[in-house]
Amino acid sequence: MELVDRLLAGDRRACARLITLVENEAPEAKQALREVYPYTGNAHVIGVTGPPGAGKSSLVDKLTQYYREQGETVGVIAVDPSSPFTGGALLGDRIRMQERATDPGVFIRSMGTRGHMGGLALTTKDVIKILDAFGKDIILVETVGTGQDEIDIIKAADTVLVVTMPSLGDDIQAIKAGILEIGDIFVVNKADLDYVDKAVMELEMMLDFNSDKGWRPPVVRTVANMGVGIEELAEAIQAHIGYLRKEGLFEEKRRLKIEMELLEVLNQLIVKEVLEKAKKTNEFDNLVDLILERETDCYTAAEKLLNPK
Ligand SMILES: Nc1nc2c(ncn2[C@@H]2O[C@H](COP(=O)(O)OP(=O)(O)OP(=O)(O)O)[C@@H](O)[C@H]2O)c(=O)[nH]1
Ligand SMILES: [Mg+2]
Repeated sequence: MELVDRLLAGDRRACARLITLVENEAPEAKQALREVYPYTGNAHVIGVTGPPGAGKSSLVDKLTQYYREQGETVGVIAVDPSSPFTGGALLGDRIRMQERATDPGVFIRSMGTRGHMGGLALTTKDVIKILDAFGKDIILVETVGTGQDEIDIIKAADTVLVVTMPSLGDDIQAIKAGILEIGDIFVVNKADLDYVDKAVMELEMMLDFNSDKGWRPPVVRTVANMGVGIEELAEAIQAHIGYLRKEGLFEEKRRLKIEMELLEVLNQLIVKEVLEKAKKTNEFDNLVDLILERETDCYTAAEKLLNPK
């Protein structure tokens, strides 16, 4: 595909076009992804998640700056829950992004969460692949840490940063409930505010309680808008990757991710195929009626859809 050739040659517009094709689930997208795939697997994917307003975008911006200074190229994917369209980012994000976007070593894309038939997680993973093949060394993926979709996205990362801030008592509870297990590094941002020590201590205690042997997630303090603590954070990220590689966990983790993704794609294909067949005959609606009437049940009906007579 010409677009893929241009992507591999470093053409930004081709990159943007390909991402749009993937987002719109255009017919050419699958072929493009097939051709792109052999060129993926080189980027270090870093997921950044946490409650709204914790400072994720500010951190992503400062990390981007840091990596650029180290001579690395950076891709940024901001999964924006506030808008069905791209570009729904907050004004502050926009301004920050525009500043970075003039740097040819940086590619930034924001994605809306609605309108992805195949699921947002799969779409995001495909966008990651395109940036990876485009040659970005580091790919930062920002999501608000709520909902299964977002947890699935974050699982695509090699290293997961969970960002929180002081005096968010409830959110620390929320972290406990959901994302404690997926965090490789915890960031207490807004360390310029009161109650930082308390927030850090609470997190440390929770992590001590939860962590098994192996990698104990460190807690890093940052003041993202001032760029404080960014180097320490980058060091923690480096240490995490070093740990994964040393223990042979890197390949193992990637294998698990591929397994999961293959299952997701298979799931999607099967559902699509079955529904397409059933639509032709009204079978789906008929079965829903029968289930409603208690004449059959979901399991029996699903079997019927899978094995139509
Ligand atoms: N005091 C203080 N403010 C900060 C710090 N980091 C970010 N902010 C401010 O907090 C606000 C939210 O920051 P963002 O980086 O947009 O947070 P976010 O987590 O990306 O927010 P969403 O994407 O809306 O969930 C902005 O006004 C930032 O300027 C910090 O370390 N200290
Ligand atoms: Mg943000």
